[in-house]
Amino acid sequence: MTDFDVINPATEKVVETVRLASAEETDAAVARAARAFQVWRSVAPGDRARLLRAFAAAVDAHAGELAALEVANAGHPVGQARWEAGNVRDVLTYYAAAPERQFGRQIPVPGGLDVTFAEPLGVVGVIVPWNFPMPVLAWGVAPALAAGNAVIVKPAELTPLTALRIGELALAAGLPEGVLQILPGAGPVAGARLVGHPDVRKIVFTGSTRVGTQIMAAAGRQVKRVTLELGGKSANIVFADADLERAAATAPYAVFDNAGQDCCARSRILVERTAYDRFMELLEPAVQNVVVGDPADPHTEVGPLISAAHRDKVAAYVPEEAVAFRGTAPDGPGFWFPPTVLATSAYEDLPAWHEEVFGPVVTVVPFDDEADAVRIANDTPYGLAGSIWTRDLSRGIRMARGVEAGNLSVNSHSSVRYWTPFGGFKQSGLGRELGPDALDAFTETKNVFIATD
Ligand code: TXE
Repeated sequence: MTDFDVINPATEKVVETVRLASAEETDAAVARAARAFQVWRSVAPGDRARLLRAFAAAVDAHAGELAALEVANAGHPVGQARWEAGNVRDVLTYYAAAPERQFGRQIPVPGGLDVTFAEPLGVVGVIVPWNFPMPVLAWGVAPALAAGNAVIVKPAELTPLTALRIGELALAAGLPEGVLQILPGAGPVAGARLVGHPDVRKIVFTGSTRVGTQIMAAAGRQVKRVTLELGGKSANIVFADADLERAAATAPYAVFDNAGQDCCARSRILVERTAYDRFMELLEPAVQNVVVGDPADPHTEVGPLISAAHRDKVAAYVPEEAVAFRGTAPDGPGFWFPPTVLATSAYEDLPAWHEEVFGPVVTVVPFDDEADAVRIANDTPYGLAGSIWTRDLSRGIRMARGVEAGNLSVNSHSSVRYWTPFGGFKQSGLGRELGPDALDAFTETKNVFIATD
């Protein structure tokens, strides 16, 4: 067991010291969860639903406190952090409707009755990253609990505080002991132990593609179920016939929100060549107007990066000669980085063009026609999200069908609604979270035949 100092990324001060679980403590949590599962699976559907609604209400009642914790722990602007706490409430409420609607099927067979059951899996491990600690936790926990599973959440080392508080709120709302456990721990210790433990039946992982591939390989040895939400390199495709003012005004937020630490960040902007110069003219003031600063100030739009190490990693992606223009950011203390726009004819030589920077850095390139835009957009191992801006809706639909990504938006940058499916193509992930799809990911179909003849 080790202690871990949780740092406020806007001040560099220690917020709290948290104990990280050892492999043995992880095993003990799994044993507790396995016992709790036997209790939880036999709770009547209506009671499970009621407890999830009570849990949602407790989160709602403490939304301000949770948001303040996230401001201090992750440096999220307070307005955004309030939205995130609201998202936890909404996702819990949405899935609270599920237990009473978990229908099986009756399939006609000769000589008997054939029925299916949607059985819970057992113990589910939810491994959460630091970029959206609250929503990502809820997207795994809510459908897993609704389907009757017991859950162990391993928050990211850097951001365990809201998860710990949400775990307390679940208990206070009446969830039986052990049904939802929060286990702060190091990825290679507690995380890897959850993945390797034979009594953990499923892993939901959001994080880097590097760790995601390790988890998938390790889970494969036990045929363990996985849902993976990994990296992205999403394209924001702007055609000359689009509302260029709107496209340029919104483009900064599609990549700089959460300081670019967003798997859906549109970190590649593709602009039709005939509109390129005009778009850049409009983009420059929009980028300079992004308010980067104290996350506790309600006017702030973008906070700091999560850590000094991450800031150094982001900085290494920015060659000075490729910078077209920048926004502003405070000086230290705090892990600040200004919104940065790269533009160069040699863009294919930029690591920032190919790799997920996970910081406020975007590259803008021109394209010639629809086919060229699809080719450039798909020239990446990732496939999470993307946006298409055009007034020609037929073209919008053709493009949305042509881009290989799980979440596309036309004349919008919105990727996430808790009642629609979310997830990636290619190396951006496996399976879908949110919406009706997520429930299937936490149940196993059982077929039962009863002879009547
Ligand atoms: O992620 P990790 P990191 C990307 C982004 C970022 C990079 C690195 O590009 O710069 O990944 O971030 C746990 N077994 N994304 O290093 O390591 C870890 O403790 C089991 C994109 O923080 O993947 C944490 O809880 N678990 C992404 C979680 O995995 C392990 C969000 C994620 O950490 C483990 C975050 C192991 N061996 C980063 N090693 C997105 N999709 O939004 C680590 N973990």
